Amino acid sequence: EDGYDLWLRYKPLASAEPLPRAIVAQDNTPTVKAAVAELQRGLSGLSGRRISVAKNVSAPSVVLTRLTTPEAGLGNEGYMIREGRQNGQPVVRIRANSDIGLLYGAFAYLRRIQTGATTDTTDAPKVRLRLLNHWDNLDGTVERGYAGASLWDWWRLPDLQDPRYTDYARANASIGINGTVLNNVNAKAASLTAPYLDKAAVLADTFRPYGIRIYLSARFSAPIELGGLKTADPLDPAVRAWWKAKADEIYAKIPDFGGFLVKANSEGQPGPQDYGRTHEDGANMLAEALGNRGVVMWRAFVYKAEVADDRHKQAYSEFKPHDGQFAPNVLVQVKNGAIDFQPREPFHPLFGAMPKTPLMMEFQITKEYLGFATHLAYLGQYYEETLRADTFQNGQTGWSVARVVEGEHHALSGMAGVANIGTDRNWSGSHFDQANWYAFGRLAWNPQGSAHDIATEWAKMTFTPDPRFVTPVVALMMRSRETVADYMTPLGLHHLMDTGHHYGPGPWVDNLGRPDWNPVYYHKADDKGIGFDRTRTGSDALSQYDLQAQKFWADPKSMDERYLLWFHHLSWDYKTRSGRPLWDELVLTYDKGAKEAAAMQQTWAEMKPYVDAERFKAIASTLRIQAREAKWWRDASIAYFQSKSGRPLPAGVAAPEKSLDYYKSLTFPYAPGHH
Ligand code: BDP
Repeated sequence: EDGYDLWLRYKPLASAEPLPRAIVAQDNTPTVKAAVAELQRGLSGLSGRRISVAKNVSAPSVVLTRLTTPEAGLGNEGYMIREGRQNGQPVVRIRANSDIGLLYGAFAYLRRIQTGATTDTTDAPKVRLRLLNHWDNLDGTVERGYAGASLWDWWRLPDLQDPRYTDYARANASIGINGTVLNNVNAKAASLTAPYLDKAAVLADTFRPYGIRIYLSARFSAPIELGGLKTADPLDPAVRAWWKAKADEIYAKIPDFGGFLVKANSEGQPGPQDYGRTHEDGANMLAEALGNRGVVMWRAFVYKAEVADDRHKQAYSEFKPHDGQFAPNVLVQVKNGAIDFQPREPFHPLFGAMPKTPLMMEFQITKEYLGFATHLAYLGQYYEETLRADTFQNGQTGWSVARVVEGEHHALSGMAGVANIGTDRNWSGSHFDQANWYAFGRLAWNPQGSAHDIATEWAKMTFTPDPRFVTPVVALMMRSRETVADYMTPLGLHHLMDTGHHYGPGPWVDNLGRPDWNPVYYHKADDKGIGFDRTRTGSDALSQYDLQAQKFWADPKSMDERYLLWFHHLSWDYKTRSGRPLWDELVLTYDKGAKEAAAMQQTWAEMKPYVDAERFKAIASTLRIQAREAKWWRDASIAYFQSKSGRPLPAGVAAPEKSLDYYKSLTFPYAPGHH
């Protein structure tokens, strides 16, 4: 049990429920074949018997049928599963309008058997584009990747077709992911050259039966770098012609190419603003080149050094005025929060502010700011918190982020997750990080889904359905992100990590070229107080939210204190809800986080009887690292903030183990994920 099989292990079930013994399918398309193969693999594993494939029902069977008269409610990807009888035999019928619906139905049926759900169900995805974003470089490294090298062996493609590519597609299809952006948003133009397109085409061929289309990150200056043009100005006819020809070239090789993801005018990447043009000038030019064949996902993650005000406000300022000006095949891809994938962020104000534009959610699955692949932090709970928040779009209640993302008024909708997988045997660098990939897929399928239910499914399939395991482990998962937020960035603090690697604490960092790269810019701690005032007396970023949404955070006295210092600068003596002064509350929250991290080891130790030795030990080891590093975060942060507050620690709280200078002196030149 090295984790390679993910949640598709199909170990024999203890339950006495008789399982079907044959699979009946009329068609033999590549996708139906994949569905049959998965059912065969799954049912034989779960029942411990050989499962046959037949043309007619003569034994208890699973019957796959593509509907001849389409069922409107199922759409192109939905399915219906019903128990019944045929030829005197019990059957499970999986029906769908399309082959891919049958494959999704097959995976859903296997999931339902393993999790003890009733067989009968009808389901269809609520979001159209459910994509992984790989931040993979052509040299095989992965930006913010903590699970080994890139899965894409660009060097040996297109000839070498690693069987792992098929397992990648199976795993993604099993959770409904239907697209993948192969290369880093910090893109190299080379990925658009003929040799790389030939390599990408092989991946597209491998993924196609599983309903997964490929997309590429496009470097905006590619017409200069590859085409020899003098400009990449989106209004220049030669530039437009170059992209059109490039799109045609791509479609000749990859007929179902999904489209382009673009990071423009952000962190040094080229973009339309280099030519005095706007985001929509750039996005619409690419959209025209693709035509109705594909989409442009234009990222809203933009911030400039020259804007000294508040980085929180920049995406909104640049995009909101252009609502309604993007071409119909453009989505604006917005990170969950306005800063950058912090352990906790309020939802991005753009989600309530661009009703005329399809907004694609961008979550980070790879844990750049939550302890890489070492610390256990279940992100399903994080995603759910963001998706359930009410944006009050158009001043109306009930416009949760989930509903905005589902995009009911738009033809397009999407959710992207920055992938956490690589060549590690267990894919994600640690076993529990598999759950974050899983939860992302399930929530992209249904953004209103429950993180708790999803964790339960995952735990049952990945380990065991035994409730003595599932109940405590799911509880641990559900709490884990809060624990990390407590020991890294309590009470709404954010961006406190050290330079470059983003792993350990660096609240003291004040020496970077731009103010908004420095932790001190975000916490603003001095001898009087701490926090970022984003109300009217400060940067007023709060005003980017609808008036009703502002009420969640406007008053420190009534708000959820987990966001307190995100929006308010308060004195160390400010009295928190507990009655304690802010300084004490801050220290106690750090302390609580570190203690909880240590306690996770105990919970896990009690799980030993239910887990194979290999995974038990691997997880015990990462939890040990986490406990040690949670203490490091706690100690370093308390030492630093105490140097500002000058206050004594609350009674009974242990002093940091080492001096502030010691924590400041630590360096990590070979930390993974940063290139
Ligand atoms: C930040 C990462 C950086 C990415 C950037 C982005 O530190 O590596 O390139 O986001 O999303 O979180 O473009």
